[in-house]
Amino acid sequence: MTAISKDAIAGRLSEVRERTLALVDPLDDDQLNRVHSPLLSPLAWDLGHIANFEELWLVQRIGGREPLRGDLGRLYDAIENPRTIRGELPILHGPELRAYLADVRRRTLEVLAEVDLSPEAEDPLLREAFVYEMLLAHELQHNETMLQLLMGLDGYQPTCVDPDPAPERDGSAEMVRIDAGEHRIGAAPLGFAYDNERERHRVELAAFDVDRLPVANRAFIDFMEETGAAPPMHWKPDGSGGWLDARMGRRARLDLDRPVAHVSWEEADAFALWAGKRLPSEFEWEAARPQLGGLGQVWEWTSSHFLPYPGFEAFPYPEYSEVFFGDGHRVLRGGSWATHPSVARPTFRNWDLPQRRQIFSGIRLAREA
Ligand code: AVJ
Ligand code: FE
Repeated sequence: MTAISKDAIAGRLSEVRERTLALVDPLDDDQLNRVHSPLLSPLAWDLGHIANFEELWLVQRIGGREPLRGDLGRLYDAIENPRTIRGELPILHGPELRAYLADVRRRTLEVLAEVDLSPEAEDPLLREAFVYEMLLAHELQHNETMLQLLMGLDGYQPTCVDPDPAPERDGSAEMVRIDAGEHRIGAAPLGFAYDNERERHRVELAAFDVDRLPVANRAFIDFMEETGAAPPMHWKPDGSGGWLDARMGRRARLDLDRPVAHVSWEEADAFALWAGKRLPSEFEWEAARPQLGGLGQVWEWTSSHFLPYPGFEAFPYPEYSEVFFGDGHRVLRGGSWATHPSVARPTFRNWDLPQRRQIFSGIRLAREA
Protein backbone atom coordinates (compact mmCIF):
# COMPACT_ATOMS: atom_id res chain seq x y z
CA MET A 1 0.00 0.00 0.00
CA THR A 2 1.28 3.46 -0.84
CA ALA A 3 2.05 6.45 1.37
CA ILE A 4 -1.16 8.09 0.11
CA SER A 5 -3.25 5.42 1.75
CA LYS A 6 -1.42 5.96 5.01
CA ASP A 7 -2.22 9.64 4.69
CA ALA A 8 -5.85 8.70 4.18
CA ILE A 9 -5.80 6.59 7.34
CA ALA A 10 -4.14 9.38 9.33
CA GLY A 11 -6.76 11.79 7.98
CA ARG A 12 -9.64 9.57 9.03
CA LEU A 13 -8.11 8.98 12.47
CA SER A 14 -8.01 12.71 13.05
CA GLU A 15 -11.53 13.30 11.65
CA VAL A 16 -12.95 10.74 14.03
CA ARG A 17 -10.98 12.20 16.94
CA GLU A 18 -12.37 15.64 16.12
CA ARG A 19 -15.87 14.16 16.29
CA THR A 20 -15.12 12.60 19.69
CA LEU A 21 -13.73 15.84 21.07
CA ALA A 22 -16.60 17.89 19.61
CA LEU A 23 -19.04 15.71 21.56
CA VAL A 24 -17.44 16.64 24.88
CA ASP A 25 -16.30 20.15 23.98
CA PRO A 26 -19.24 21.92 25.69
CA LEU A 27 -18.77 19.94 28.93
CA ASP A 28 -16.88 20.82 32.10
CA ASP A 29 -14.79 18.39 34.15
CA ASP A 30 -17.62 17.66 36.55
CA GLN A 31 -19.88 16.64 33.67
CA LEU A 32 -17.13 14.45 32.24
CA ASN A 33 -16.42 12.70 35.53
CA ARG A 34 -19.94 12.32 36.91
CA VAL A 35 -21.73 8.97 36.98
CA HIS A 36 -25.04 9.77 35.32
CA SER A 37 -26.41 6.23 35.26
CA PRO A 38 -25.22 2.82 36.48
CA LEU A 39 -25.80 1.55 32.93
CA LEU A 40 -23.34 3.99 31.41
CA SER A 41 -19.70 4.89 32.02
CA PRO A 42 -18.59 8.38 33.03
CA LEU A 43 -17.59 10.18 29.80
CA ALA A 44 -14.01 10.44 31.09
CA TRP A 45 -13.88 6.61 31.15
CA ASP A 46 -15.02 6.39 27.52
CA LEU A 47 -12.34 8.91 26.51
CA GLY A 48 -9.57 7.09 28.37
CA HIS A 49 -10.82 3.76 27.02
CA ILE A 50 -10.78 5.10 23.44
CA ALA A 51 -7.14 6.16 23.93
CA ASN A 52 -6.18 2.95 25.71
CA PHE A 53 -7.74 0.74 23.04
CA GLU A 54 -5.72 2.66 20.49
CA GLU A 55 -2.54 2.24 22.54
CA LEU A 56 -3.12 -1.49 23.01
CA TRP A 57 -3.70 -2.23 19.32
CA LEU A 58 -1.88 0.40 17.27
CA VAL A 59 1.07 1.15 19.56
CA GLN A 60 1.75 -1.91 21.76
CA ARG A 61 0.52 -4.70 19.53
CA ILE A 62 1.42 -3.33 16.08
CA GLY A 63 4.36 -1.12 17.09
CA GLY A 64 5.80 -3.38 19.81
CA ARG A 65 6.14 -0.40 22.19
CA GLU A 66 5.84 -0.49 25.97
CA PRO A 67 2.68 1.03 27.50
CA LEU A 68 2.95 4.77 28.26
CA ARG A 69 1.41 4.51 31.70
CA GLY A 70 2.25 1.05 32.96
CA ASP A 71 -0.70 -0.76 34.49
CA LEU A 72 -3.16 2.09 34.01
CA GLY A 73 -4.56 0.40 30.95
CA ARG A 74 -6.25 -2.23 33.11
CA LEU A 75 -8.72 0.38 34.37
CA TYR A 76 -10.02 0.72 30.82
CA ASP A 77 -10.56 -2.99 30.21
CA ALA A 78 -14.31 -3.19 29.61
CA ILE A 79 -14.63 -6.80 30.76
CA GLU A 80 -12.55 -6.40 33.93
CA ASN A 81 -14.38 -3.20 34.88
CA PRO A 82 -18.16 -3.42 34.37
CA ARG A 83 -20.04 -0.15 33.84
CA THR A 84 -21.44 -0.14 37.38
CA ILE A 85 -17.98 0.34 38.96
CA ARG A 86 -16.39 2.68 36.42
CA GLY A 87 -17.24 5.74 38.51
CA GLU A 88 -15.04 4.50 41.37
CA LEU A 89 -11.90 3.76 39.38
CA PRO A 90 -8.81 6.02 39.65
CA ILE A 91 -9.01 6.89 35.94
CA LEU A 92 -7.43 9.89 34.18
CA HIS A 93 -9.18 13.25 34.29
CA GLY A 94 -8.76 16.78 32.95
CA PRO A 95 -5.41 17.75 31.39
CA GLU A 96 -3.87 14.32 32.14
CA LEU A 97 -6.60 12.63 30.15
CA ARG A 98 -6.15 15.03 27.22
CA ALA A 99 -2.39 14.48 27.32
CA TYR A 100 -2.83 10.69 27.25
CA LEU A 101 -5.09 10.92 24.18
CA ALA A 102 -2.53 13.11 22.42
CA ASP A 103 0.55 11.07 23.48
CA VAL A 104 -1.01 7.84 22.24
CA ARG A 105 -1.97 9.48 18.96
CA ARG A 106 1.58 10.77 18.40
CA ARG A 107 2.94 7.23 18.83
CA THR A 108 0.21 5.79 16.63
CA LEU A 109 1.32 8.03 13.76
CA GLU A 110 4.98 7.05 14.33
CA VAL A 111 4.04 3.37 14.09
CA LEU A 112 1.79 3.95 11.07
CA ALA A 113 4.79 5.30 9.16
CA GLU A 114 6.66 1.99 9.78
CA VAL A 115 4.07 -0.68 8.97
CA ASP A 116 3.44 -2.74 5.84
CA LEU A 117 -0.26 -2.48 4.94
CA SER A 118 -0.05 -4.35 1.63
CA PRO A 119 -2.47 -7.20 0.91
CA GLU A 120 0.54 -9.53 1.35
CA ALA A 121 1.33 -8.26 4.87
CA GLU A 122 2.18 -11.18 7.15
CA ASP A 123 0.08 -9.99 10.08
CA PRO A 124 -3.67 -10.33 9.32
CA LEU A 125 -4.23 -7.28 11.52
CA LEU A 126 -2.32 -5.19 8.99
CA ARG A 127 -3.70 -6.70 5.80
CA GLU A 128 -6.08 -4.16 4.22
CA ALA A 129 -5.37 -1.98 7.27
CA PHE A 130 -7.85 -4.09 9.28
CA VAL A 131 -6.62 -2.91 12.67
CA TYR A 132 -6.95 0.76 11.68
CA GLU A 133 -10.49 0.20 10.44
CA MET A 134 -11.25 -1.54 13.73
CA LEU A 135 -9.89 1.45 15.63
CA LEU A 136 -12.02 3.91 13.71
CA ALA A 137 -15.14 1.79 14.17
CA HIS A 138 -14.42 1.35 17.88
CA GLU A 139 -14.09 5.08 18.53
CA LEU A 140 -17.24 5.85 16.52
CA GLN A 141 -19.17 3.19 18.43
CA HIS A 142 -18.09 4.79 21.69
CA ASN A 143 -19.30 8.14 20.33
CA GLU A 144 -22.74 6.57 20.25
CA THR A 145 -22.44 5.23 23.81
CA MET A 146 -21.44 8.72 24.90
CA LEU A 147 -24.49 10.18 23.16
CA GLN A 148 -26.70 7.72 25.07
CA LEU A 149 -25.47 9.32 28.26
CA LEU A 150 -25.66 12.83 26.85
CA MET A 151 -29.40 12.40 26.21
CA GLY A 152 -29.82 12.77 29.99
CA LEU A 153 -27.74 15.94 30.28
CA ASP A 154 -29.74 19.16 30.72
CA GLY A 155 -29.10 21.74 28.03
CA TYR A 156 -26.81 19.54 25.93
CA GLN A 157 -26.87 20.26 22.21
CA PRO A 158 -24.83 17.95 19.93
CA THR A 159 -23.08 19.76 17.07
CA CYS A 160 -21.78 16.87 14.96
CA VAL A 161 -25.08 14.98 14.69
CA ASP A 162 -28.78 15.87 14.43
CA PRO A 163 -30.88 14.32 17.22
CA ASP A 164 -34.10 15.28 15.38
CA PRO A 165 -33.89 13.81 11.88
CA ALA A 166 -36.99 14.44 9.74
CA PRO A 167 -39.20 11.33 9.52
CA GLU A 168 -40.28 9.74 6.28
CA ARG A 169 -43.96 10.66 6.33
CA ASP A 170 -45.56 8.72 3.50
CA GLY A 171 -46.80 5.15 3.40
CA SER A 172 -46.86 4.59 7.16
CA ALA A 173 -48.74 1.30 7.11
CA GLU A 174 -47.31 -0.13 3.92
CA MET A 175 -45.63 -3.56 4.00
CA VAL A 176 -43.33 -5.10 1.42
CA ARG A 177 -43.40 -8.78 0.46
CA ILE A 178 -40.14 -10.73 0.52
CA ASP A 179 -40.51 -13.95 -1.47
CA ALA A 180 -39.44 -17.31 -0.14
CA GLY A 181 -35.91 -18.27 -1.12
CA GLU A 182 -32.26 -18.46 -0.23
CA HIS A 183 -30.59 -15.28 0.96
CA ARG A 184 -26.91 -14.54 1.42
CA ILE A 185 -26.26 -13.35 4.96
CA GLY A 186 -23.10 -11.85 6.43
CA ALA A 187 -20.04 -9.92 5.27
CA ALA A 188 -17.93 -10.74 2.20
CA PRO A 189 -14.48 -12.19 2.97
CA LEU A 190 -12.65 -9.01 1.93
CA GLY A 191 -13.04 -5.58 3.49
CA PHE A 192 -13.52 -4.60 7.10
CA ALA A 193 -16.22 -6.31 9.13
CA TYR A 194 -16.38 -7.60 12.69
CA ASP A 195 -15.83 -11.30 13.30
CA ASN A 196 -19.53 -11.80 14.19
CA GLU A 197 -20.54 -10.81 10.61
CA ARG A 198 -18.64 -13.79 9.16
CA GLU A 199 -18.72 -16.27 7.59
CA ARG A 200 -21.08 -15.23 4.88
CA HIS A 201 -23.58 -18.05 4.37
CA ARG A 202 -26.89 -18.88 2.76
CA VAL A 203 -30.12 -18.93 4.74
CA GLU A 204 -33.44 -20.31 3.51
CA LEU A 205 -36.35 -18.02 4.39
CA ALA A 206 -40.10 -18.53 4.01
CA ALA A 207 -42.02 -15.68 2.40
CA PHE A 208 -42.81 -12.81 4.79
CA ASP A 209 -44.10 -9.24 4.83
CA VAL A 210 -42.22 -6.46 6.56
CA ASP A 211 -43.19 -2.86 7.33
CA ARG A 212 -41.45 -0.40 5.07
CA LEU A 213 -41.12 2.07 7.97
CA PRO A 214 -40.34 1.65 11.65
CA VAL A 215 -43.18 2.06 14.19
CA ALA A 216 -43.95 5.75 14.83
CA ASN A 217 -44.55 7.49 18.17
CA ARG A 218 -48.26 7.81 17.26
CA ALA A 219 -48.75 4.04 17.13
CA PHE A 220 -46.76 3.52 20.32
CA ILE A 221 -49.06 5.96 22.15
CA ASP A 222 -52.11 3.95 20.95
CA PHE A 223 -50.41 0.84 22.35
CA MET A 224 -49.73 2.57 25.69
CA GLU A 225 -53.31 3.79 25.95
CA GLU A 226 -54.83 0.40 25.18
CA THR A 227 -52.51 -1.75 27.27
CA GLY A 228 -51.18 0.52 30.00
CA ALA A 229 -47.63 -0.01 28.75
CA ALA A 230 -44.96 2.37 30.08
CA PRO A 231 -43.75 5.29 27.95
CA PRO A 232 -40.34 5.03 26.27
CA MET A 233 -37.32 6.39 28.12
CA HIS A 234 -37.00 10.23 27.94
CA TRP A 235 -40.75 10.92 27.58
CA LYS A 236 -42.54 13.16 30.10
CA PRO A 237 -46.31 13.76 30.41
CA ASP A 238 -47.34 17.17 29.05
CA GLY A 239 -50.01 17.61 31.74
CA SER A 240 -52.97 17.23 29.40
CA GLY A 241 -52.77 13.58 28.46
CA GLY A 242 -50.01 13.91 25.85
CA TRP A 243 -46.26 13.38 25.88
CA LEU A 244 -43.15 15.53 25.56
CA ASP A 245 -39.68 14.68 24.29
CA ALA A 246 -37.57 15.30 27.40
CA ARG A 247 -34.12 14.38 26.07
CA MET A 248 -31.32 16.74 27.11
CA GLY A 249 -33.64 18.42 29.60
CA ARG A 250 -35.91 19.66 26.83
CA ARG A 251 -39.71 19.76 26.94
CA ALA A 252 -40.35 19.55 23.20
CA ARG A 253 -43.55 18.61 21.43
CA LEU A 254 -43.25 14.96 20.44
CA ASP A 255 -43.26 14.50 16.66
CA LEU A 256 -45.87 11.76 16.28
CA ASP A 257 -44.56 10.70 12.86
CA ARG A 258 -41.01 10.09 14.06
CA PRO A 259 -39.94 6.48 14.77
CA VAL A 260 -40.38 5.55 18.40
CA ALA A 261 -36.99 5.31 20.14
CA HIS A 262 -35.65 4.12 23.51
CA VAL A 263 -37.87 1.08 23.85
CA SER A 264 -36.64 -2.25 25.18
CA TRP A 265 -36.79 -5.58 23.32
CA GLU A 266 -39.47 -6.67 25.78
CA GLU A 267 -41.56 -3.59 24.91
CA ALA A 268 -40.93 -4.04 21.19
CA ASP A 269 -42.01 -7.68 21.39
CA ALA A 270 -45.16 -6.78 23.36
CA PHE A 271 -45.97 -4.04 20.84
CA ALA A 272 -45.63 -6.53 17.98
CA LEU A 273 -48.02 -8.96 19.67
CA TRP A 274 -50.54 -6.16 20.27
CA ALA A 275 -50.27 -5.09 16.62
CA GLY A 276 -50.93 -8.65 15.43
CA LYS A 277 -47.46 -8.93 13.90
CA ARG A 278 -44.00 -10.02 15.11
CA LEU A 279 -40.41 -8.81 15.10
CA PRO A 280 -38.38 -9.89 12.05
CA SER A 281 -35.43 -12.23 12.57
CA GLU A 282 -32.07 -10.63 11.84
CA PHE A 283 -31.83 -12.72 8.67
CA GLU A 284 -35.21 -11.45 7.49
CA TRP A 285 -34.06 -7.92 8.25
CA GLU A 286 -30.87 -8.34 6.22
CA ALA A 287 -32.72 -9.95 3.31
CA ALA A 288 -35.35 -7.18 3.29
CA ARG A 289 -32.96 -4.28 3.82
CA PRO A 290 -32.74 -3.03 0.20
CA GLN A 291 -36.51 -2.48 0.28
CA LEU A 292 -36.82 -0.78 3.68
CA GLY A 293 -37.43 2.98 4.19
CA GLY A 294 -36.76 5.08 7.30
CA LEU A 295 -33.38 3.56 7.82
CA GLY A 296 -30.78 5.23 9.96
CA GLN A 297 -33.02 6.86 12.55
CA VAL A 298 -33.31 4.10 15.14
CA TRP A 299 -31.75 0.70 15.73
CA GLU A 300 -34.32 -2.01 15.12
CA TRP A 301 -34.83 -4.88 17.53
CA THR A 302 -34.99 -8.32 15.92
CA SER A 303 -36.30 -11.62 17.30
CA SER A 304 -32.79 -13.13 17.05
CA HIS A 305 -30.47 -14.05 19.87
CA PHE A 306 -26.86 -12.95 19.39
CA LEU A 307 -25.26 -16.17 18.13
CA PRO A 308 -22.21 -17.02 16.00
CA TYR A 309 -22.61 -17.69 12.28
CA PRO A 310 -21.43 -21.09 10.98
CA GLY A 311 -17.63 -21.11 10.77
CA PHE A 312 -17.25 -18.22 13.24
CA GLU A 313 -13.71 -17.52 14.40
CA ALA A 314 -12.96 -14.87 17.01
CA PHE A 315 -10.83 -12.17 15.41
CA PRO A 316 -8.93 -10.32 16.61
CA TYR A 317 -10.16 -10.75 20.20
CA PRO A 318 -12.93 -12.84 21.81
CA GLU A 319 -14.10 -10.02 24.07
CA TYR A 320 -15.66 -8.10 21.18
CA SER A 321 -18.31 -10.68 20.19
CA GLU A 322 -17.69 -14.19 21.42
CA VAL A 323 -18.15 -13.58 25.14
CA PHE A 324 -21.62 -12.13 24.44
CA PHE A 325 -22.94 -15.03 22.35
CA GLY A 326 -25.88 -16.92 23.83
CA ASP A 327 -29.53 -16.36 24.58
CA GLY A 328 -28.98 -13.37 26.88
CA HIS A 329 -28.70 -10.68 24.21
CA ARG A 330 -30.96 -9.78 21.28
CA VAL A 331 -29.68 -8.48 17.96
CA LEU A 332 -30.48 -5.00 16.67
CA ARG A 333 -29.98 -4.03 13.04
CA GLY A 334 -29.77 -0.83 11.06
CA GLY A 335 -28.40 2.15 12.93
CA SER A 336 -29.64 5.34 14.57
CA TRP A 337 -29.10 9.07 14.01
CA ALA A 338 -26.26 8.70 16.54
CA THR A 339 -24.52 5.99 14.47
CA HIS A 340 -21.80 7.11 12.09
CA PRO A 341 -22.73 5.86 8.58
CA SER A 342 -19.44 3.95 8.29
CA VAL A 343 -20.49 1.75 11.21
CA ALA A 344 -23.99 1.02 9.87
CA ARG A 345 -23.08 -1.67 7.33
CA PRO A 346 -25.99 -3.79 6.05
CA THR A 347 -24.36 -6.78 7.78
CA PHE A 348 -23.51 -4.98 11.06
CA ARG A 349 -24.93 -6.69 14.15
CA ASN A 350 -25.58 -4.72 17.30
CA TRP A 351 -26.81 -6.36 20.50
CA ASP A 352 -28.09 -5.59 23.97
CA LEU A 353 -30.00 -7.13 26.86
CA PRO A 354 -33.78 -7.40 26.31
CA GLN A 355 -34.68 -4.95 29.09
CA ARG A 356 -32.31 -2.17 27.96
CA ARG A 357 -33.58 1.07 26.44
CA GLN A 358 -30.83 3.63 26.90
CA ILE A 359 -29.76 2.71 23.35
CA PHE A 360 -31.42 4.40 20.35
CA SER A 361 -33.69 1.42 19.79
CA GLY A 362 -36.97 1.23 17.89
CA ILE A 363 -39.30 -1.29 16.28
CA ARG A 364 -39.99 -2.62 12.80
CA LEU A 365 -42.64 -5.27 12.35
CA ALA A 366 -43.03 -8.31 10.13
CA ARG A 367 -45.55 -11.12 9.65
CA GLU A 368 -45.94 -14.37 7.77
CA ALA A 369 -46.89 -13.80 4.13
C1 AVJ B 1 -21.52 -3.56 19.83
C2 AVJ B 1 -22.36 -1.64 20.97
C3 AVJ B 1 -22.65 -3.82 21.92
O1 AVJ B 1 -20.65 -1.05 23.42
O2 AVJ B 1 -20.65 -3.07 24.22
C4 AVJ B 1 -17.30 -1.03 22.16
C5 AVJ B 1 -19.38 -2.07 21.11
N1 AVJ B 1 -17.30 -3.18 22.02
N2 AVJ B 1 -16.14 -1.49 22.67
C6 AVJ B 1 -20.58 -2.27 23.28
C7 AVJ B 1 -18.02 -2.09 21.74
C8 AVJ B 1 -16.13 -2.80 22.58
C9 AVJ B 1 -20.40 -2.86 21.89
N3 AVJ B 1 -21.71 -2.98 21.15
FE1 FE C 1 -14.77 -0.33 23.73
